[in-house]
Amino acid sequence: NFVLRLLSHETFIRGNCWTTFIDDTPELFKLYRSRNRGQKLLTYLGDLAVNGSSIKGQNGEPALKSDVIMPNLLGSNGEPIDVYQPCEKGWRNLLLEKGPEAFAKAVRNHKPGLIMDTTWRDAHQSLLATRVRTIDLVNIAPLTSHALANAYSLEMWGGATFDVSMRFLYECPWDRLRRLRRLVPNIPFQMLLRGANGLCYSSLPDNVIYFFCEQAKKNGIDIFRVFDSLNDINNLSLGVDAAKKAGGVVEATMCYSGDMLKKKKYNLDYYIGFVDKMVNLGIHILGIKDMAGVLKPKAANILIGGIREKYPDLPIHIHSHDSAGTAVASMTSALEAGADVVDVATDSMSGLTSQPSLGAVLASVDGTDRQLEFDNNQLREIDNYWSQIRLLYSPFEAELKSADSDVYNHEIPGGQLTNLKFQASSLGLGAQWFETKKAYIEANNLLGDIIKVTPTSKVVGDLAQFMVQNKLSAKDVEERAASLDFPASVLDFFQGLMGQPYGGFPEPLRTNVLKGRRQPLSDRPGKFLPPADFDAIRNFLSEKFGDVTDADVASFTQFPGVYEDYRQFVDRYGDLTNIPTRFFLSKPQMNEEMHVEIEKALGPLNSRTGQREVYFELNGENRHVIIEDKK
Ligand code: 3PY
Ligand code: ZN
Repeated sequence: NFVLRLLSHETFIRGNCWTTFIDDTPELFKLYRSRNRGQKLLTYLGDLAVNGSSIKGQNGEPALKSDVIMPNLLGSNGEPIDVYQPCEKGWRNLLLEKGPEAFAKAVRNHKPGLIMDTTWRDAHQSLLATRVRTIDLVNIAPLTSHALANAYSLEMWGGATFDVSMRFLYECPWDRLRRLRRLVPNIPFQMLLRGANGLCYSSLPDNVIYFFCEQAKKNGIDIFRVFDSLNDINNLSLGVDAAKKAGGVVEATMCYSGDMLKKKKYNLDYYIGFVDKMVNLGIHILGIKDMAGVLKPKAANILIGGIREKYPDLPIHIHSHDSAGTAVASMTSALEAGADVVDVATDSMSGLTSQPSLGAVLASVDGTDRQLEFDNNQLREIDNYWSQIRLLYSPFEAELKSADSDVYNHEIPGGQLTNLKFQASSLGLGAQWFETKKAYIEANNLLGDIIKVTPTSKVVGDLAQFMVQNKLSAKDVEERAASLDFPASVLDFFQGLMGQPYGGFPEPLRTNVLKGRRQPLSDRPGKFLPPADFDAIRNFLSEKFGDVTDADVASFTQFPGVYEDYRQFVDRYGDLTNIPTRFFLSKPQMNEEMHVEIEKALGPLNSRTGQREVYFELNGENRHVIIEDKK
């Protein structure tokens, strides 16, 4: 192998081969490494058979014990759709041809209602601890490209998916993005960006955000939903600018908190004032993010109505969660009041802490001038697939069984509600769940009634759990602030590492918490962070792991430890992305067969010789030949 690689290497053929050539050319050893893939895969499967799954958060084995049955989509002529031909129709064509401004204008001028399908991101983040793997998205992607051809977008990246895919699934999030992009060329892809926090839990250096957005756009993201967890316009504007410079559609997003009809702090004036600030940034789409599902139908009507009156040409996109069971009504009300796009999930991945169901929203606006444009039978087929996938991921279900209108009191965001509930039930602390919810309300008040969404929601949750575990009342926290050993996220918040809350930090609590520990910031945290040195990172990573792309650098700048662990896992077990999920999470039954593609059959084109290596397996042995590429 090595000799063949050496003999066919461009530099070797050209004869420029001095003594450092072998040291300078690590890729010579690559095939040797990759040939171990079969062995590595067997090591993983062996480990699984002997020790059981080590995937964090897994509770038991998948409820689905058979193969997933693939749907059969019929076109309007009643003939089966050829899913190997990507669907050509869709909103992405207009975006690619005419650019973000024209796209936004066309969205605004479109009379029927539009949807973003969140099944590939927020729905499984909210219901299944973000554990859905690339292979299960890839398998349904070509069919989705047909059935959802009229969707405004698919939310398929960002939020927690980036971190979790490396941390818990040992997959490359960029690989997911690129593969899905190839399979769905027609529908815009949308991601969730936490503003100046990128995909992390506090501010990052500015150049990290710019670099990340550039890579995300290059690899397939079209629309950036950018929000800031405190609605801090300075943080938000950084993310908006980075998405704009990358050439993406900028969906600048305001987070909705509490009850606008009752709360004094976050009232209509506050929201319209914040929209004014966002519009001044020069945005394409306005997003409104109701992360807890507390936007009541009447409030949706007043809020959208108010913005629509002031900004008739601004496209509006609404996101909510169905925790209380009111999101279908709220989304219907938003569409009636002039919203352009609402977020839904396929029925079997909808409801509770996820988004409202596509089928229910479709039925609610049926017969109105905001009717959705989908073929119901095709949607049913896609949903049949997802109902099986839900069973496949049953070990990650939070066991939420019903809607809970208590969300109007505690305001816990959907994804976090699932996590906190999951933690409480896996510890067998059912009763503690009530205490946690109560403490969450108290913690939020202590922190000054803040906007709660990642990462600020984590601050409230951490403080609430800290109070429950240490049996602290709100009064105890206030009185003993200078001596309590607060969770790091609470210190980060008070220091100002997540930005400045509306109405300021609560005093004297902030001063007492920070005293002798941290210096408070009064400006955008990114201003104080030294820029990342991408060249140094690239060198460090390539020395350690060999191949390194810009996308890898972008992963490392946000999650250095997670990225390194992920690469070490892949070194040990190989790339497991293509193992069917049932066999990734549980061992096969006796005599059961599984088929896994472990190697790309074609190597890269050698531009000088016009040849490629072709890998194959013969009698259980890996072989390869060098073939001229005649194309
Ligand atoms: C995230 O930041 O991941 C969210 O989904 C916020 O709602
Ligand atoms: Zn959400």
